[in-house]
This record gives sequence, structure tokens and C-alpha cells, in this order.
Amino acid sequence: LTLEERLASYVVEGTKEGLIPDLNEALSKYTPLDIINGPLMEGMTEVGRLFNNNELIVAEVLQSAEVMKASVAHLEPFMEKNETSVKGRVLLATVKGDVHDIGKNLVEIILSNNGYQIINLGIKVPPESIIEAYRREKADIIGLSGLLVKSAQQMVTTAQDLRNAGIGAPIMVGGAALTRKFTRTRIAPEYEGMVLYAKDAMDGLALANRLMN
Ligand code: B1M
Repeated sequence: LTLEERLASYVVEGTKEGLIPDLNEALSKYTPLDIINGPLMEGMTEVGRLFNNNELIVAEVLQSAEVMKASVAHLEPFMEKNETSVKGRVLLATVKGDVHDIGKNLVEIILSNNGYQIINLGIKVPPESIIEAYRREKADIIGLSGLLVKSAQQMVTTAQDLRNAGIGAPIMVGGAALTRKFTRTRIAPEYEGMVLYAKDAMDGLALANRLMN
């Protein structure tokens, strides 16, 4: 197998045997983010496909997630950091009912490496907790993540609850089940403030920078 194929296969197989030396080798050729967005994400896409076909069970997907998390943790110190003054404060949450957090945590890493203070509320966060945290933390942006189809609907509910609580801060949404169109036609009409769709973590950074400038 080539280096790239081996990297994808650690995620697919859910094994860390040999992972770190291969990540180090990859770092001599690629940026950390290219490694994540390239071979590691390819592995995750394959995991999703196999899981969908009932060829993997949840416990195995969990092991794949562990490999992804370990890889991101190993690569994180090698990521470019722009030591600027604080650009803004961002609340991040995976919405109620959803446990997927790898993408959200990647967004946290990218934003915090680029001058943002992050308040990461974790997973399965109900609207009440987001409202309470927003009032306590005085965040500039509210970031919502969710990967399940039902999470897209949960984002609509969350936006309604935020609006009913009188909150109008920009909301940034992201995650696999979401689209720009759903964001524009279903979430945005329920909210007074801006609602922006980020297709990945770098897009999230670009949007945050635009909002804060
Ligand atoms: Co689950 N899962 N999972 N899972 N899982 C999916 C999402 C699924 C598509 C797999 C499939 O069937 N093909 C499917 C959803 C189907 C649907 O709703 N239509 C699914 C399912 C069904 C489930 C369970 C229901 C399974 C079960 O129990 N029977 C269950 C759900 C439990 C729950 O949430 N209540 C479940 C559980 C799990 C694990 C716990 C085993 C594990 C998660 C571990 C963890 O996160 N700690 C897991 C995993 C790993 C996946 C897949 C395979 C990979 C997700 C991932 O981490 N991708 C996934 C299939 C897939 O996506 N291919 C799948 C890598 C990550 C970097 O990408 O999160 O998309 P992603 O983030 C991207 C962008 O989306 C974006 O930036 C990131 C890239 O830069 N982004 C943002 C994300 N959030 C953002 C926020 C932003 C900006 C950008 O601003 C705020």
C-alpha cells in the first residue's frame, strides 16, 4: 500500500498499529490539514459507506473515530498558528440528540489556531444550554454542528429558540446532513440574525473572519 492508502486504512480498520510513524512521514510531504482532509477523510467516508451497508457495527465505527481523533491530536501541534490578538469568541456545540464531534472539534482547532477564543459546549447540547452559555459568555458567533438528518431539523428548532430568547448573534452551521440550501430556506427564515453555512472547518474560519471584520 502507498502511504496515502495506509493512512486511509488505519481509519477504516480502526487500528493505530503503525499510525504515528506514517503520520510523521506524511508530514514531510503534506500539511496537517491536507492529511486530514485527504487520506483520513477518505477513510472516514469509506467507514460511513461500509456502516451504511451493514458491513460495520457501531463499535467498529467508534474505533475508526478513535483513530481519527488520535491522528488529529498528533497533527495538531504541527498546524499553522497565527498568533494574533483575539478576533472573537465563538460558542461551539453539537446539537441536541447528536453525539458526532470530530468535525466540531476540528473547527475548534482551526479557529483557535487563528485567533478565536472557543467555548466548546460538547455534544447533545439542548437549545436552553446554548442560550444560557451565550448569555454567560458573550459570544460573537454561535456555531452549531450536526451530522444526523434529524440534526438539521434540530438546528431549525435551535434557531427558533434562540430567536425567542431575543438572541441575534450570527449563527454558523455545519455538518454532513446539512446543505447551503437547507440553511437558506429552512433555518435562516426562523432567525433574526445571520445564518451561515460552512462546508468544512476552513470555510468556517473564512466565514468567521468575514463576520468579525
Ligand atoms: Co455515526 N452516522 N452514528 N457515528 N457516523 C454518520 C453521520 C452516518 C452518515 C453514517 C452512515 O450511515 N453512512 C449516519 C447518519 C445517517 C443519517 O442521519 N442520515 C450515522 C448514524 C446513523 C449513527 C448512529 C445513529 C448509529 C447507531 O447508533 N445506530 C449513531 C448516532 C448517535 C447519535 O448521534 N445520537 C452514530 C454514532 C457514531 C459513532 C459514535 C460510532 C461515531 C462518532 C464518534 C464521534 O464523533 N466522537 C460515528 C461516526 C464516526 C460516523 C461517520 C462514519 C464519520 C463522521 C466523522 O467523524 N467524519 C459518519 C459517516 C460520514 O460522515 N461519512 C457517520 C469526519 C469529520 C471530520 O467530518 O463531522 O462531517 P464531519 O465535519 C466536517 C464538515 O461536516 C464540517 O467540517 C468538518 C470538516 O472540516 N463541519 C462543520 C462539521 N461541523 C461543523 C460546524 C461548523 C463548520 C463546519 O461550524 C459550527
